[in-house]
Amino acid sequence: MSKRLVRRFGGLLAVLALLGAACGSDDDEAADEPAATTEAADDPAATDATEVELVQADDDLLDTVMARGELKCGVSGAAVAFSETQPDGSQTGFDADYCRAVAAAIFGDAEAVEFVPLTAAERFTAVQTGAVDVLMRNTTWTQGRDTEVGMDFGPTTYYDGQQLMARAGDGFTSASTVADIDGAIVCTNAGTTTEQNIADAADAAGVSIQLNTFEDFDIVTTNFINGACNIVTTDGSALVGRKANQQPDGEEWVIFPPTPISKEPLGPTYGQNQSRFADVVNWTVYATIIADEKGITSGNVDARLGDGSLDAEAVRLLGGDGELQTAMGLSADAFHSVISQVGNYDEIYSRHLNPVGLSREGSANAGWLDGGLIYAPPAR
Ligand SMILES: N[C@@H](CCC(=O)N[C@@H](CS)C(=O)NCC(=O)O)C(=O)O
Repeated sequence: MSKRLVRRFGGLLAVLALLGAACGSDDDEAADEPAATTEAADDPAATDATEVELVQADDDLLDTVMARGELKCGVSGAAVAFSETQPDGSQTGFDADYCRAVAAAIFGDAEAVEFVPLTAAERFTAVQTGAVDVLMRNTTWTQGRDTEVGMDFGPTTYYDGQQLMARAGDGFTSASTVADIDGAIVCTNAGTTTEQNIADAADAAGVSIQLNTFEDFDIVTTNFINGACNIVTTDGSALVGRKANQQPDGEEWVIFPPTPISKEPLGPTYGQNQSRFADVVNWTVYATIIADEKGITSGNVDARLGDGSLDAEAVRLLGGDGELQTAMGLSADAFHSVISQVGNYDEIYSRHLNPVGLSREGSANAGWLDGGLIYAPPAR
């Protein structure tokens, strides 16, 4: 530990020792022993596909879901603005609304969803065993998950990147870098891309850190607030959400570095080789993006269908002449249900992500015509 950081973090080890002693005895979850220390788990191996009963590729998942009459959608339930379990048990957030959008496409009913809250470490097994049909759970598309873990990935709905959050009082600023975290106790949740990314970034910067992982990000944040972690790290969107909701009065949390340490493209994830179901999920996302491009919203979709102001592509997408939804096994008006009941991409984004301070403008999540990456292939 450098001299500067002995000053910055010097008192912490004593605090940690106290916490361990005080909380081990009373089952206080927030101060539980970390799930793992230092060694970052290898993410694909953490969900070894050979250990679970795999859903057979010849069971057509779209048929199964349709026969059941409800979509089983895996969410976090603890991801601010993406999926949050409310006191009445309902789910709100950007990811939760994408579950509703898929249900609206399949059943014409955005409420035909059973939400299944999952920790990061549980999520892929839940897909492989059929406990959920699809994951909408801040899940990053990576080569290993796509190829080794038995998952397929849909279109990215949110372009994220991993960052770190620390206290300004510890000398950090929004311009700090990984080179500034030598000696820090860095915390995150288990079973994520986050663990390997921060271990790699610390190595590359030549600094030594103690990486503590916990079961979920609520526990991570509580430990950060209590002082047991100097730094928390995860997708930047989650750090912004946690800062917006949980920064204590009189304390300033800073998020850095300005350029994230990784790319975290988040989107729907489902079991491998379920092409019909995959098409439905993917085109549901694309329908929200195309509607956004054309300014078709939940509020104006019916009026615009009536006043002749829609172009041929929009007419097809909403179930008119030349529609392609029935060929996918859906009703012709499937995406009309999506837009009228849940909204277009911008409505879903603005409803949940703007309130915590995540803005599309100038980000990768702007539409392609505005310099961003949100783009859909043509509906023809
Ligand atoms: N995108 C990363 C991280 C996903 C992740 O678990 N993110 C945290 C921060 S948003 C989370 O969802 N926390 C909620 C929870 O712990 O349940 C991945 O796919 O591995």
